[in-house]
Amino acid sequence: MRRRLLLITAASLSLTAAAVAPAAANAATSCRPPTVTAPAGAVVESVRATADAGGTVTVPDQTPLPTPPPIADVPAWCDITVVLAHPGAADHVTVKVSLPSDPARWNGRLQAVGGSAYLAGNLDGAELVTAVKSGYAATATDAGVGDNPLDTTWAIQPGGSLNDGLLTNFASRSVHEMAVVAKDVTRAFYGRAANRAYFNGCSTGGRQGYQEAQSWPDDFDGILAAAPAINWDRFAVATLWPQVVFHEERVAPTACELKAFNAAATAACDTSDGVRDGIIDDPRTCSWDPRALAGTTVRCDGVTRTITRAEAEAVRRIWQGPPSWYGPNRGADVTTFLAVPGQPFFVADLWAKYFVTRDAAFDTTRLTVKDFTRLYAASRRQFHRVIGSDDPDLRAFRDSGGKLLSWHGQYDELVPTEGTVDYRRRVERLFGGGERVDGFYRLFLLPGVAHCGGGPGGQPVDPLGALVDWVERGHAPAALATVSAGGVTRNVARYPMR
Ligand SMILES: [Ca+2]
Repeated sequence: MRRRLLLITAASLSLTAAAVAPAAANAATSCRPPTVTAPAGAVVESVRATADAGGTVTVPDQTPLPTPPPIADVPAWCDITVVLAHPGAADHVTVKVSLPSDPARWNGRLQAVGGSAYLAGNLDGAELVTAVKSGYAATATDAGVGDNPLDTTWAIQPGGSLNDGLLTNFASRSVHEMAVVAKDVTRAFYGRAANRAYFNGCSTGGRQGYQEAQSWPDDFDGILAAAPAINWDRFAVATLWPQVVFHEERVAPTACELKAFNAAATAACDTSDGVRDGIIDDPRTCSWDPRALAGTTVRCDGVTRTITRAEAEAVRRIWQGPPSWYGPNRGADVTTFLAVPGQPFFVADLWAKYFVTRDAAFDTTRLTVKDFTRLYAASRRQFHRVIGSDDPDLRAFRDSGGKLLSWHGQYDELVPTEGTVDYRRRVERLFGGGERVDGFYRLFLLPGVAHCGGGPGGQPVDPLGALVDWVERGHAPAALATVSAGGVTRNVARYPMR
């Protein structure tokens, strides 16, 4: 018989809220631990209930993630926290479900939120609270790998072998189990099932969304997957490529110098889309050669410098990307994470150390092309099936009526948009053309938008709302509404943007 710990944690604030909220007298919404059925292959270790009075909510410090501002006007809600385990895996996976206490404040939908970097989902961040404020029952899972997006020590077991159970959780299992548990908890809490279930994620969260469509096509009616870190086994090594180039070309260009290349590319290609706005709408059409800048001067920090041939060649090779994979687009600002000499992108660095080589001392700043090629092949060989998240067979997802709305910024500095386009093309080949794919999967490449947002281009206004419209009213989005920081609004046509 399963052993369950039934704990009720009720803060004094929540007791007060219960006392002054007789409207919540509906027994179905008392904040108590429900009976939770374990997903197949898992056991339930504990179920806990915690009431929160809502109001203005300050989420805990999220270092190293930016701490979001307080969220105002949040209705009272109940957190049901379920801990799962998988026999033999020695894991403890937390699934948190946050439910508006007043059934009248619930919009009848479930929204699961995804993670970032090596965080499977943010249990204590703004995502769940924001979803509750919007009326959703909301859920997230930590996949049993903890709450630090920069911590991958979980990948290696004592003795040095890979922790397959936790990697499986992170790659695919835990989002599915979150969907199963959250639907169960929501049904128990309100006395009726959610009308629709949605997934909402970017980067790692985007990958999770694609993985769900591929592996668990019935979990969600709608999946919003932005800047998807799919092709993970390749992308996570390919983002080390700038370090290889800097090492081989023996250059260490500053951010100011690198930005000069973007400025020159923009000057050359800006108007190819018909509008001089400082943005190259479709960088794939821009073939400006960075070697044109060799021998010219730039002024950085008050000093005039001449761009060398080696520096120009390095930028050319970074944009071109490594053998067998893609680089960032012209215009993407690579100076923060991707192309900082001697400071490899942390996701890639951790991937090489803790997963591919399982050698925490592995140095990713001194790789030759040969070393890189070996590392890339080893990653692909070991992990493509586990976390490639690139199976184009979405037939079961289509047949279940699912909709996948995906957007990817053309100025994404971390996850190359060409990897997403590569996937989309493979899906089109399987289904026999883009029009057939558009019936259930639409991709929007947003001009001038950086990784998961930011950049000079128009930011998506309400992509989740567009997805809900598609799922519930059949309004397939032909374009995605965006607005720039300067207030310029624009509807961006879906892929292939014509
Ligand atoms: Ca333009």
